[in-house]
Amino acid sequence: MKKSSDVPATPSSNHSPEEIVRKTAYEIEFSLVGITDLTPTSRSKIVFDRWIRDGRHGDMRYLSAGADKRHNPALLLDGAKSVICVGVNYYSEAKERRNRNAARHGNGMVAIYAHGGDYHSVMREMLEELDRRLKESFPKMTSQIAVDTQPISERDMALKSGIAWLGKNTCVISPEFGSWIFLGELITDLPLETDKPLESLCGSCTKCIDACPTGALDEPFLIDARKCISYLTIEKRGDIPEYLHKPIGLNLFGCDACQQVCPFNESARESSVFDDRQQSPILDRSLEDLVEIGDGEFKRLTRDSAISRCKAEGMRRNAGIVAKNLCNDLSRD
Ligand code: B12
Ligand code: SF4
Ligand code: SF4
Repeated sequence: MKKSSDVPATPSSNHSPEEIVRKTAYEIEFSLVGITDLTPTSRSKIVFDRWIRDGRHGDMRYLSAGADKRHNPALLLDGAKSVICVGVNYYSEAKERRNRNAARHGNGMVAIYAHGGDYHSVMREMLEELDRRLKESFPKMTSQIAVDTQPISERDMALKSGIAWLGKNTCVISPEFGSWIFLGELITDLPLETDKPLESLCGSCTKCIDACPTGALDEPFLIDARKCISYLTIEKRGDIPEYLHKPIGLNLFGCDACQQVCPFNESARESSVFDDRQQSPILDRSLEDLVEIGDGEFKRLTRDSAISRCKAEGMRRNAGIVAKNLCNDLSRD
Protein backbone atom coordinates (compact mmCIF):
# COMPACT_ATOMS: atom_id res chain seq x y z
CA MET A 1 0.00 0.00 0.00
CA LYS A 2 1.34 3.45 -0.94
CA LYS A 3 1.96 6.06 1.71
CA SER A 4 0.55 9.56 1.25
CA SER A 5 3.92 10.98 2.24
CA ASP A 6 5.37 9.65 -1.06
CA VAL A 7 3.37 12.23 -3.03
CA PRO A 8 5.83 14.30 -5.06
CA ALA A 9 4.09 17.68 -4.95
CA THR A 10 2.93 19.69 -1.96
CA PRO A 11 -0.85 19.86 -1.75
CA SER A 12 -2.30 23.31 -1.20
CA SER A 13 -4.23 22.39 1.99
CA ASN A 14 -4.02 20.29 5.13
CA HIS A 15 -6.00 17.46 3.59
CA SER A 16 -4.37 14.20 2.53
CA PRO A 17 -3.98 13.71 -1.25
CA GLU A 18 -6.70 11.04 -1.16
CA GLU A 19 -9.08 13.46 0.59
CA ILE A 20 -8.31 16.14 -2.01
CA VAL A 21 -9.03 13.67 -4.82
CA ARG A 22 -12.35 12.60 -3.28
CA LYS A 23 -13.51 16.10 -2.36
CA THR A 24 -12.67 17.48 -5.81
CA ALA A 25 -14.39 14.59 -7.60
CA TYR A 26 -17.59 14.98 -5.57
CA GLU A 27 -17.58 18.75 -6.20
CA ILE A 28 -17.56 18.02 -9.94
CA GLU A 29 -20.66 15.81 -9.36
CA PHE A 30 -19.10 12.41 -9.80
CA SER A 31 -21.37 10.02 -7.90
CA LEU A 32 -18.59 7.63 -6.90
CA VAL A 33 -14.84 7.81 -6.48
CA GLY A 34 -12.33 5.15 -5.52
CA ILE A 35 -8.60 4.66 -5.87
CA THR A 36 -6.67 1.62 -7.04
CA ASP A 37 -3.30 0.73 -8.55
CA LEU A 38 -2.63 -0.36 -12.13
CA THR A 39 -2.04 -4.05 -11.66
CA PRO A 40 -4.92 -6.02 -13.22
CA THR A 41 -6.06 -8.97 -11.10
CA SER A 42 -4.89 -12.36 -12.37
CA ARG A 43 -8.57 -13.40 -12.45
CA SER A 44 -9.35 -10.55 -14.83
CA LYS A 45 -6.53 -11.59 -17.17
CA ILE A 46 -7.59 -15.25 -17.17
CA VAL A 47 -11.26 -14.38 -17.69
CA PHE A 48 -10.54 -11.92 -20.51
CA ASP A 49 -8.16 -14.22 -22.39
CA ARG A 50 -10.63 -17.12 -22.20
CA TRP A 51 -13.49 -14.81 -23.29
CA ILE A 52 -11.55 -13.81 -26.42
CA ARG A 53 -10.31 -17.35 -27.11
CA ASP A 54 -13.90 -18.65 -27.02
CA GLY A 55 -14.94 -15.98 -29.52
CA ARG A 56 -17.47 -14.47 -27.09
CA HIS A 57 -16.52 -10.97 -28.26
CA GLY A 58 -18.05 -11.63 -31.70
CA ASP A 59 -16.84 -9.08 -34.25
CA MET A 60 -15.49 -6.57 -31.65
CA ARG A 61 -11.91 -7.03 -32.81
CA TYR A 62 -10.76 -3.85 -31.09
CA LEU A 63 -11.08 -5.79 -27.82
CA SER A 64 -8.43 -8.33 -28.71
CA ALA A 65 -6.10 -5.62 -30.06
CA GLY A 66 -4.03 -3.75 -27.46
CA ALA A 67 -3.79 -6.78 -25.16
CA ASP A 68 -0.28 -5.67 -24.10
CA LYS A 69 -1.67 -2.46 -22.58
CA ARG A 70 -4.73 -4.25 -21.23
CA HIS A 71 -2.62 -6.63 -19.20
CA ASN A 72 -0.16 -3.91 -18.27
CA PRO A 73 -2.02 -0.58 -18.03
CA ALA A 74 1.18 1.04 -16.72
CA LEU A 75 2.13 1.23 -20.45
CA LEU A 76 -0.61 3.85 -20.87
CA LEU A 77 1.31 6.53 -18.96
CA ASP A 78 4.99 6.85 -18.13
CA GLY A 79 5.47 6.51 -14.37
CA ALA A 80 1.79 5.74 -13.75
CA LYS A 81 1.11 4.69 -10.15
CA SER A 82 -2.59 5.08 -9.38
CA VAL A 83 -6.00 4.99 -11.01
CA ILE A 84 -8.71 7.34 -9.78
CA CYS A 85 -11.92 5.50 -10.67
CA VAL A 86 -15.12 7.47 -10.97
CA GLY A 87 -18.74 6.58 -11.57
CA VAL A 88 -21.66 8.75 -12.64
CA ASN A 89 -25.25 7.73 -11.94
CA TYR A 90 -27.32 7.94 -15.15
CA TYR A 91 -30.69 6.62 -13.97
CA SER A 92 -33.88 8.39 -15.03
CA GLU A 93 -37.39 7.13 -14.27
CA ALA A 94 -38.80 9.27 -17.13
CA LYS A 95 -36.48 7.54 -19.61
CA GLU A 96 -37.65 4.12 -18.38
CA ARG A 97 -41.28 5.28 -18.67
CA ARG A 98 -40.66 6.35 -22.26
CA ASN A 99 -39.49 2.82 -23.05
CA ARG A 100 -42.52 1.25 -21.34
CA ASN A 101 -44.80 3.40 -23.54
CA ALA A 102 -42.73 3.07 -26.72
CA ALA A 103 -44.83 0.39 -28.41
CA ARG A 104 -48.02 2.42 -27.89
CA HIS A 105 -46.47 5.24 -29.91
CA GLY A 106 -45.03 3.02 -32.66
CA ASN A 107 -41.47 3.44 -31.32
CA GLY A 108 -38.81 0.99 -30.26
CA MET A 109 -37.02 0.96 -26.89
CA VAL A 110 -33.64 2.63 -26.50
CA ALA A 111 -31.40 1.66 -23.56
CA ILE A 112 -31.64 4.57 -21.14
CA TYR A 113 -27.89 5.24 -21.17
CA ALA A 114 -28.28 6.50 -24.76
CA HIS A 115 -31.35 8.78 -24.47
CA GLY A 116 -29.46 12.01 -23.84
CA GLY A 117 -26.10 13.52 -24.80
CA ASP A 118 -23.20 11.15 -25.47
CA TYR A 119 -21.85 10.03 -22.10
CA HIS A 120 -18.33 9.82 -23.52
CA SER A 121 -18.16 13.59 -24.01
CA VAL A 122 -19.90 14.37 -20.70
CA MET A 123 -17.61 12.05 -18.71
CA ARG A 124 -14.54 13.30 -20.56
CA GLU A 125 -15.38 16.93 -19.76
CA MET A 126 -15.89 16.03 -16.09
CA LEU A 127 -12.60 14.09 -16.03
CA GLU A 128 -10.80 17.02 -17.69
CA GLU A 129 -12.15 19.28 -14.97
CA LEU A 130 -10.95 16.81 -12.30
CA ASP A 131 -7.54 16.67 -13.96
CA ARG A 132 -7.29 20.46 -14.19
CA ARG A 133 -8.28 21.00 -10.56
CA LEU A 134 -6.01 18.26 -9.20
CA LYS A 135 -3.11 19.84 -11.08
CA GLU A 136 -3.72 23.02 -9.08
CA SER A 137 -3.01 20.98 -5.92
CA PHE A 138 -0.33 18.74 -7.47
CA PRO A 139 1.37 20.84 -10.17
CA LYS A 140 3.83 18.09 -11.14
CA MET A 141 1.16 15.45 -11.64
CA THR A 142 0.98 13.75 -15.05
CA SER A 143 -2.18 11.94 -16.10
CA GLN A 144 -4.22 10.17 -18.75
CA ILE A 145 -8.01 10.15 -19.05
CA ALA A 146 -9.94 6.98 -19.94
CA VAL A 147 -13.62 6.53 -20.69
CA ASP A 148 -14.12 3.64 -23.13
CA THR A 149 -11.07 5.05 -24.92
CA GLN A 150 -8.26 2.92 -23.53
CA PRO A 151 -7.68 -0.84 -23.76
CA ILE A 152 -8.44 -1.48 -20.09
CA SER A 153 -11.26 -3.20 -18.24
CA GLU A 154 -13.06 -0.29 -16.63
CA ARG A 155 -15.19 -2.73 -14.66
CA ASP A 156 -12.12 -4.44 -13.27
CA MET A 157 -10.70 -1.06 -12.19
CA ALA A 158 -14.02 -0.12 -10.57
CA LEU A 159 -14.14 -3.46 -8.74
CA LYS A 160 -10.61 -3.08 -7.45
CA SER A 161 -11.24 0.50 -6.31
CA GLY A 162 -14.24 -0.59 -4.23
CA ILE A 163 -16.80 1.72 -5.88
CA ALA A 164 -18.88 -1.28 -6.97
CA TRP A 165 -19.14 -5.05 -6.90
CA LEU A 166 -19.63 -7.53 -9.77
CA GLY A 167 -23.14 -8.75 -10.61
CA LYS A 168 -24.01 -11.98 -12.43
CA ASN A 169 -25.26 -9.80 -15.31
CA THR A 170 -21.56 -8.72 -15.61
CA CYS A 171 -22.42 -5.12 -14.70
CA VAL A 172 -20.77 -3.51 -11.71
CA ILE A 173 -23.21 -2.51 -8.99
CA SER A 174 -22.76 0.27 -6.47
CA PRO A 175 -24.43 0.09 -3.06
CA GLU A 176 -25.77 3.64 -3.54
CA PHE A 177 -26.77 3.75 -7.23
CA GLY A 178 -27.16 0.15 -8.37
CA SER A 179 -25.76 -0.66 -11.82
CA TRP A 180 -26.96 2.52 -13.58
CA ILE A 181 -23.47 4.01 -13.53
CA PHE A 182 -20.99 5.02 -16.18
CA LEU A 183 -17.34 4.46 -15.41
CA GLY A 184 -14.27 6.56 -16.13
CA GLU A 185 -10.69 6.78 -14.90
CA LEU A 186 -7.89 9.24 -14.36
CA ILE A 187 -4.59 7.38 -14.54
CA THR A 188 -1.92 9.33 -12.69
CA ASP A 189 1.65 9.23 -11.43
CA LEU A 190 0.47 10.29 -7.93
CA PRO A 191 1.20 7.47 -5.49
CA LEU A 192 -2.15 7.29 -3.68
CA GLU A 193 -3.37 4.95 -0.97
CA THR A 194 -5.66 2.36 -2.54
CA ASP A 195 -9.24 1.48 -1.48
CA LYS A 196 -10.56 -2.01 -0.72
CA PRO A 197 -12.84 -4.04 -3.03
CA LEU A 198 -16.43 -4.89 -2.03
CA GLU A 199 -17.95 -8.38 -1.74
CA SER A 200 -20.42 -9.52 -4.43
CA LEU A 201 -23.97 -9.56 -3.02
CA CYS A 202 -25.78 -11.61 -5.70
CA GLY A 203 -26.03 -14.67 -3.47
CA SER A 204 -28.41 -17.25 -4.95
CA CYS A 205 -30.29 -14.67 -7.07
CA THR A 206 -30.52 -15.45 -10.82
CA LYS A 207 -33.08 -12.82 -11.88
CA CYS A 208 -30.89 -11.26 -14.58
CA ILE A 209 -29.97 -14.64 -16.07
CA ASP A 210 -33.65 -15.65 -16.17
CA ALA A 211 -34.71 -12.29 -17.67
CA CYS A 212 -32.18 -12.20 -20.52
CA PRO A 213 -34.29 -12.64 -23.68
CA THR A 214 -31.51 -14.36 -25.66
CA GLY A 215 -29.70 -16.46 -23.04
CA ALA A 216 -26.56 -14.33 -23.42
CA LEU A 217 -25.76 -14.72 -19.71
CA ASP A 218 -25.02 -18.41 -20.11
CA GLU A 219 -22.48 -18.44 -17.29
CA PRO A 220 -22.82 -16.33 -14.12
CA PHE A 221 -20.59 -13.19 -14.32
CA LEU A 222 -19.81 -13.89 -18.00
CA ILE A 223 -21.56 -12.85 -21.18
CA ASP A 224 -21.69 -14.27 -24.67
CA ALA A 225 -21.74 -10.94 -26.51
CA ARG A 226 -22.69 -12.69 -29.76
CA LYS A 227 -26.15 -13.27 -28.24
CA CYS A 228 -26.44 -9.98 -26.34
CA ILE A 229 -29.02 -7.56 -27.77
CA SER A 230 -26.79 -4.66 -26.82
CA TYR A 231 -24.02 -6.07 -29.02
CA LEU A 232 -26.38 -7.10 -31.81
CA THR A 233 -28.13 -3.72 -32.09
CA ILE A 234 -25.13 -1.45 -31.40
CA GLU A 235 -21.84 -3.09 -32.31
CA LYS A 236 -22.71 -5.74 -34.88
CA ARG A 237 -22.45 -4.76 -38.53
CA GLY A 238 -24.38 -6.60 -41.26
CA ASP A 239 -27.24 -9.04 -40.72
CA ILE A 240 -28.37 -10.32 -37.34
CA PRO A 241 -28.98 -14.10 -37.34
CA GLU A 242 -32.68 -14.80 -37.95
CA TYR A 243 -33.16 -16.90 -34.78
CA LEU A 244 -32.33 -13.81 -32.66
CA HIS A 245 -34.88 -11.49 -34.31
CA LYS A 246 -37.85 -12.48 -32.14
CA PRO A 247 -35.98 -12.32 -28.80
CA ILE A 248 -34.80 -8.80 -29.70
CA GLY A 249 -38.45 -7.81 -29.14
CA LEU A 250 -38.85 -4.03 -29.10
CA ASN A 251 -35.19 -3.24 -28.38
CA LEU A 252 -34.21 -0.78 -31.08
CA PHE A 253 -30.85 0.21 -29.59
CA GLY A 254 -29.18 -1.51 -26.60
CA CYS A 255 -30.96 -3.44 -23.88
CA ASP A 256 -31.65 -2.88 -20.17
CA ALA A 257 -33.46 -6.13 -19.32
CA CYS A 258 -30.78 -7.61 -17.06
CA GLN A 259 -30.51 -4.35 -15.12
CA GLN A 260 -34.24 -3.67 -14.79
CA VAL A 261 -34.86 -6.88 -12.84
CA CYS A 262 -31.92 -6.48 -10.47
CA PRO A 263 -33.11 -5.99 -6.87
CA PHE A 264 -30.17 -3.63 -6.28
CA ASN A 265 -31.69 -1.23 -8.83
CA GLU A 266 -35.02 -0.97 -7.00
CA SER A 267 -33.85 2.03 -5.04
CA ALA A 268 -32.14 3.73 -7.99
CA ARG A 269 -31.89 7.50 -7.65
CA GLU A 270 -32.47 10.12 -10.33
CA SER A 271 -29.30 11.32 -12.04
CA SER A 272 -28.43 14.97 -11.56
CA VAL A 273 -26.00 14.89 -14.49
CA PHE A 274 -27.95 12.96 -17.16
CA ASP A 275 -31.46 14.23 -16.50
CA ASP A 276 -34.54 13.60 -18.62
CA ARG A 277 -34.54 17.07 -20.17
CA GLN A 278 -31.82 15.91 -22.54
CA GLN A 279 -33.26 13.69 -25.23
CA SER A 280 -31.85 12.80 -28.62
CA PRO A 281 -34.21 13.97 -31.42
CA ILE A 282 -34.02 10.50 -32.97
CA LEU A 283 -36.19 9.20 -30.12
CA ASP A 284 -39.15 11.11 -31.57
CA ARG A 285 -38.94 9.26 -34.87
CA SER A 286 -41.40 6.42 -35.48
CA LEU A 287 -40.26 2.98 -36.56
CA GLU A 288 -41.75 3.67 -39.99
CA ASP A 289 -39.39 6.64 -40.37
CA LEU A 290 -36.38 4.77 -39.02
CA VAL A 291 -36.74 1.80 -41.36
CA GLU A 292 -35.98 4.21 -44.19
CA ILE A 293 -33.82 6.82 -42.49
CA GLY A 294 -31.16 8.30 -44.80
CA ASP A 295 -27.46 8.40 -43.88
CA GLY A 296 -27.38 12.23 -43.70
CA GLU A 297 -30.55 12.48 -41.64
CA PHE A 298 -29.28 9.83 -39.18
CA LYS A 299 -26.00 11.66 -38.81
CA ARG A 300 -27.78 14.95 -38.13
CA LEU A 301 -30.15 13.43 -35.57
CA THR A 302 -27.45 11.53 -33.67
CA ARG A 303 -24.83 14.27 -33.45
CA ASP A 304 -23.47 14.07 -29.88
CA SER A 305 -25.47 10.92 -29.17
CA ALA A 306 -24.22 7.41 -28.34
CA ILE A 307 -26.86 6.19 -30.82
CA SER A 308 -24.56 7.27 -33.68
CA ARG A 309 -22.52 4.12 -32.91
CA CYS A 310 -24.83 1.73 -34.82
CA LYS A 311 -24.64 3.85 -38.01
CA ALA A 312 -27.66 4.55 -40.25
CA GLU A 313 -27.48 1.07 -41.79
CA GLY A 314 -27.65 -0.57 -38.34
CA MET A 315 -30.59 1.64 -37.34
CA ARG A 316 -32.55 0.70 -40.49
CA ARG A 317 -31.82 -2.98 -39.78
CA ASN A 318 -32.83 -2.70 -36.10
CA ALA A 319 -36.01 -0.75 -36.90
CA GLY A 320 -37.00 -3.40 -39.45
CA ILE A 321 -36.66 -6.18 -36.84
CA VAL A 322 -38.55 -4.25 -34.15
CA ALA A 323 -41.33 -3.27 -36.59
CA LYS A 324 -41.73 -6.94 -37.55
CA ASN A 325 -41.90 -7.97 -33.87
CA LEU A 326 -44.42 -5.22 -33.08
CA CYS A 327 -46.60 -6.35 -36.00
CA ASN A 328 -46.48 -9.97 -34.81
CA ASP A 329 -47.39 -8.88 -31.26
CA LEU A 330 -50.37 -6.86 -32.49
CA SER A 331 -51.64 -9.65 -34.74
CA ARG A 332 -51.57 -12.03 -31.75
CA ASP A 333 -53.67 -9.65 -29.54
C1 B12 B 1 -17.28 -4.36 -25.05
C2 B12 B 1 -18.26 -3.68 -24.15
C3 B12 B 1 -19.58 -4.10 -24.19
C4 B12 B 1 -20.01 -5.38 -24.93
C5 B12 B 1 -19.65 -6.61 -24.04
C6 B12 B 1 -20.21 -6.49 -22.60
C7 B12 B 1 -19.54 -7.36 -21.55
N1 B12 B 1 -20.30 -7.74 -20.55
O1 B12 B 1 -18.34 -7.64 -21.64
C8 B12 B 1 -21.54 -5.12 -25.13
C9 B12 B 1 -21.75 -4.42 -26.48
C10 B12 B 1 -22.43 -6.37 -25.09
C11 B12 B 1 -21.81 -4.13 -23.99
C12 B12 B 1 -23.05 -3.95 -23.43
C13 B12 B 1 -23.32 -3.05 -22.40
N2 B12 B 1 -22.46 -2.13 -21.90
CO1 B12 B 1 -20.57 -2.06 -22.36
N3 B12 B 1 -18.70 -1.96 -22.58
C14 B12 B 1 -17.83 -2.64 -23.26
C15 B12 B 1 -16.39 -2.15 -23.02
C16 B12 B 1 -15.97 -1.24 -24.19
C17 B12 B 1 -15.36 -3.29 -22.83
C18 B12 B 1 -15.85 -4.40 -21.88
C19 B12 B 1 -15.01 -5.64 -21.95
O2 B12 B 1 -13.80 -5.57 -22.06
N4 B12 B 1 -15.65 -6.83 -21.90
C20 B12 B 1 -14.99 -8.10 -21.81
C21 B12 B 1 -15.28 -8.71 -20.43
C22 B12 B 1 -14.71 -10.11 -20.34
O3 B12 B 1 -14.59 -7.84 -19.52
P1 B12 B 1 -15.29 -6.90 -18.42
O4 B12 B 1 -16.78 -6.79 -18.70
O5 B12 B 1 -14.53 -5.64 -18.33
O6 B12 B 1 -15.18 -7.79 -17.11
C23 B12 B 1 -13.94 -7.91 -16.37
C24 B12 B 1 -14.23 -7.95 -14.87
O7 B12 B 1 -15.51 -8.43 -14.63
C25 B12 B 1 -13.11 -8.88 -14.36
N5 B12 B 1 -13.42 -9.65 -13.18
C26 B12 B 1 -12.98 -9.24 -11.98
N6 B12 B 1 -13.36 -10.10 -11.05
C27 B12 B 1 -14.06 -11.09 -11.65
C28 B12 B 1 -14.68 -12.21 -11.11
C29 B12 B 1 -15.35 -13.11 -11.97
C30 B12 B 1 -16.00 -14.33 -11.41
C31 B12 B 1 -15.39 -12.84 -13.37
C32 B12 B 1 -16.10 -13.76 -14.30
C33 B12 B 1 -14.77 -11.67 -13.89
C34 B12 B 1 -14.10 -10.81 -13.00
O8 B12 B 1 -12.75 -9.72 -15.45
C35 B12 B 1 -13.33 -9.27 -16.65
C36 B12 B 1 -12.23 -9.23 -17.73
O9 B12 B 1 -11.27 -8.24 -17.53
C37 B12 B 1 -16.55 -1.35 -21.67
C38 B12 B 1 -15.58 -0.17 -21.49
C39 B12 B 1 -14.22 -0.67 -21.05
N7 B12 B 1 -13.19 -0.28 -21.76
O10 B12 B 1 -14.09 -1.43 -20.09
C40 B12 B 1 -18.04 -0.92 -21.72
C41 B12 B 1 -18.87 -0.97 -20.41
C42 B12 B 1 -18.54 -2.27 -19.71
N8 B12 B 1 -20.27 -1.02 -20.84
C43 B12 B 1 -21.07 -0.36 -20.10
C44 B12 B 1 -22.48 -0.31 -20.29
C45 B12 B 1 -23.22 0.81 -19.58
C46 B12 B 1 -23.13 -1.26 -21.10
C47 B12 B 1 -24.65 -1.54 -21.19
C48 B12 B 1 -25.41 -1.39 -19.89
C49 B12 B 1 -25.28 -0.63 -22.29
C50 B12 B 1 -26.71 -1.02 -22.65
N9 B12 B 1 -27.70 -0.74 -21.83
O11 B12 B 1 -26.96 -1.55 -23.72
C51 B12 B 1 -24.65 -3.00 -21.71
C52 B12 B 1 -24.66 -4.01 -20.55
C53 B12 B 1 -24.75 -5.43 -21.02
C54 B12 B 1 -24.07 -6.39 -20.03
N10 B12 B 1 -24.87 -7.17 -19.31
O12 B12 B 1 -22.83 -6.36 -19.93
C55 B12 B 1 -20.33 0.28 -18.92
C56 B12 B 1 -20.50 -0.59 -17.65
C57 B12 B 1 -21.31 0.02 -16.56
C58 B12 B 1 -21.52 -0.95 -15.41
N11 B12 B 1 -22.24 -0.45 -14.42
O13 B12 B 1 -21.07 -2.07 -15.38
C59 B12 B 1 -18.85 0.30 -19.46
C60 B12 B 1 -17.78 0.19 -18.39
C61 B12 B 1 -18.68 1.64 -20.25
C62 B12 B 1 -18.49 2.85 -19.35
N12 B12 B 1 -17.37 3.54 -19.53
O14 B12 B 1 -19.26 3.15 -18.50
N13 B12 B 1 -20.67 -3.52 -23.60
S1 SF4 C 1 -28.22 -6.50 -22.15
FE1 SF4 C 1 -30.08 -7.68 -22.66
S2 SF4 C 1 -29.42 -9.30 -24.08
FE2 SF4 C 1 -27.55 -8.43 -23.11
S3 SF4 C 1 -27.18 -9.77 -21.35
FE3 SF4 C 1 -28.46 -8.09 -20.59
S4 SF4 C 1 -30.59 -8.85 -20.82
FE4 SF4 C 1 -29.27 -10.19 -22.04
S1 SF4 D 1 -30.32 -9.63 -10.74
FE1 SF4 D 1 -29.62 -10.84 -9.00
S2 SF4 D 1 -27.99 -12.14 -9.85
FE2 SF4 D 1 -28.35 -10.50 -11.31
S3 SF4 D 1 -26.85 -8.93 -10.82
FE3 SF4 D 1 -28.73 -8.40 -9.70
S4 SF4 D 1 -28.50 -9.41 -7.71
FE4 SF4 D 1 -26.97 -10.31 -9.04
